[in-house]
Amino acid sequence: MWAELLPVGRSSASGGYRRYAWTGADTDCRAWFREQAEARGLAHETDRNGNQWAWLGDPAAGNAVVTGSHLDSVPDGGAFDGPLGVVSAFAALDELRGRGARVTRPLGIVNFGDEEGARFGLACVGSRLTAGALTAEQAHRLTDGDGITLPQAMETAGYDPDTLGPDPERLARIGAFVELHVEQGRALDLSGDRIGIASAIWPHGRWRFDFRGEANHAGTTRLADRHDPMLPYAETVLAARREAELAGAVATFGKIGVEPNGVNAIPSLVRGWLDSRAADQASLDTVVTGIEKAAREYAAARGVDLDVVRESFTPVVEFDHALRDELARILGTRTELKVPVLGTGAGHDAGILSDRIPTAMLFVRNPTGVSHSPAEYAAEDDCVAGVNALADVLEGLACT
Ligand code: HGY
Ligand code: MN
Ligand code: MN
Repeated sequence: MWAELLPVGRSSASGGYRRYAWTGADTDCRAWFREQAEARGLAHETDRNGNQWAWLGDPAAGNAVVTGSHLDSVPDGGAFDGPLGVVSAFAALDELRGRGARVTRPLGIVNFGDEEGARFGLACVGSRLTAGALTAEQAHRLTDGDGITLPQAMETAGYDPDTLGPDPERLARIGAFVELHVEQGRALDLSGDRIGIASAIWPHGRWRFDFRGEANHAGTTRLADRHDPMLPYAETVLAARREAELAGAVATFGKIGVEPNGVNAIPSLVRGWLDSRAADQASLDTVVTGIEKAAREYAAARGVDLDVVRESFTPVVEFDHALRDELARILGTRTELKVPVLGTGAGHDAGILSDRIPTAMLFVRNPTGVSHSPAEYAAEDDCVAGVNALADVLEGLACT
């Protein structure tokens, strides 16, 4: 399974993945998912928001146990972020069947669409729509860097955008969602454990900073006459690092757009995207407020205008305590592994759904902690331990 998925959407130049929502690579990932489902005799469906489901048993019976993750990637992302959870879900089902386990609750495997928000800028679009955390109207307004709207992209990929919307009936049938994911940090590497259970997700968001200056000639415009938006942008990037350090948080300007983006032209517009996260809401507010205040001062000092727009936000997630503790109990009786409980700064579909249904996460050790990079890696024996732990959890939750 892993080897079949590996080449899909991979850049030969960087070795990273470019599996963006509603592109050809996404279509190929979806075809792979459907093949895996049908090869196992599972009922495959794509829901109104483009999420894919594979069912063992009839979900209409309710109280389903669902596992899975996402297959889309960030630009030049790694092979594990998302796909490890989906491949492990199918492999855990194979393991359950190998054990002769009797599955007595509907068991679902899901591929949530557009988790990374790499193309349209908003994370977890498929799960947010399903949970009602994003309206169809808001989704229809999402536009990519080429000016293509989400509805246009969906239609090009052969999907009807007019079906987008909340799916409470579907969520009402799910009793528990468990997402397995490669850890995107070094906690398990540092503790020497293969598997971990998630406790919480830090509050986090994305803000767009538009610095508008005056286009002009790079060679003939006196420094004193310039309104160069690149300067306050650069000063703001440094301010972001300073504010994050002061608050024990993180802040990243990882994406930038420059117009007209000419070597010999002072820009008219510099557009920078801030990703910031902190262990609690107060710290996050302090960081973002501090960065925005500094940005406004820098822009004013350079005769540059500034607009700041919050494009995506996810409040702190405390995973369902009962389900978290049930995973710990099951794993505690079924495996010789020590399984720590740990928080994360990375967002996930399980976080988006957590205020609608009980959700939990299993993390698989990432020996370097590197993620959102072609260098992302997890050792095979840790991945196998993840599959077995997921099979243990599914057996404990869905089998008698
Ligand atoms: O950005 C995140 O935390 C996740 O990878 N979407
Ligand atoms: Mn990711
Ligand atoms: Mn992910």
